[in-house]
Amino acid sequence: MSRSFLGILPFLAASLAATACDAPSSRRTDGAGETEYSIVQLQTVTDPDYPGVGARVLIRDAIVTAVDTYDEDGGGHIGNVWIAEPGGGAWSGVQLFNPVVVPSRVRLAPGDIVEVSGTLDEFVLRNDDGTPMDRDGTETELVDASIQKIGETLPPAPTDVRENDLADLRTAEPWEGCLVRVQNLTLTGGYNRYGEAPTAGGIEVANDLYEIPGAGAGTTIRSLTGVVTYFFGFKVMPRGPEDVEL
Ligand SMILES: [Ca+2]
Ligand SMILES: [Ca+2]
Repeated sequence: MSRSFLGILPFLAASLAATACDAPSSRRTDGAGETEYSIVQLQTVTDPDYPGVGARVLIRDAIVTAVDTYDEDGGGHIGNVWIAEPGGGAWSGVQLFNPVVVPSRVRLAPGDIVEVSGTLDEFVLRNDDGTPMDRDGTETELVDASIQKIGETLPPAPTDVRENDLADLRTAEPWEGCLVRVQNLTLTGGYNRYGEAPTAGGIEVANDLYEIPGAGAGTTIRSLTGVVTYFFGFKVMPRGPEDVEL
């Protein structure tokens, strides 16, 4: 059963304050060998508490920002989930790759409060010799993950970022996995065979979660909300028609 929003609010606030202000001196490690982290710690490789690829991690009281229920190419490409820290901001979001939802009858939606466990991974396609095909970036994600709904709150608000910031690896990385809003985009083409439509400013709008009808060269988008992903460049993935203002 879900806890009520009001019931969990003080707990969430306390948790958020602890995340923002304190480096935990001793972390809880559960019986499965998972240690609790904030999403920020998982996304920041320079953080002294970054646990490293392969670590089993536990995230408590995160908020669901997006759920992939859209099979864009008929290939069964659904099931990924994105979560964020309640306060949002840079480094606060992460992708869960095809997590197991517990219990399985739960249909997750933005605003769900969840507890997640999984294995930290930095995904990149590799050549036969093991070298990365893309040396510029990876997609931080949790694999072999499970996600349990423990309550509900308001759907999270996006953070405003500039298209320029997402076009540059150094300034885009903090937003990977986060829910953002970008204003005044112009497409320079429609969706390609990978489901990516390029913008004049050097990013892409991807159709993983929703496809903008009629998108093509010259389409102007006044406001685009979506989660940021990385795969040979940064992309914004709107979640539905309400995320796109033409
Ligand atoms: Ca990352
Ligand atoms: Ca999809």
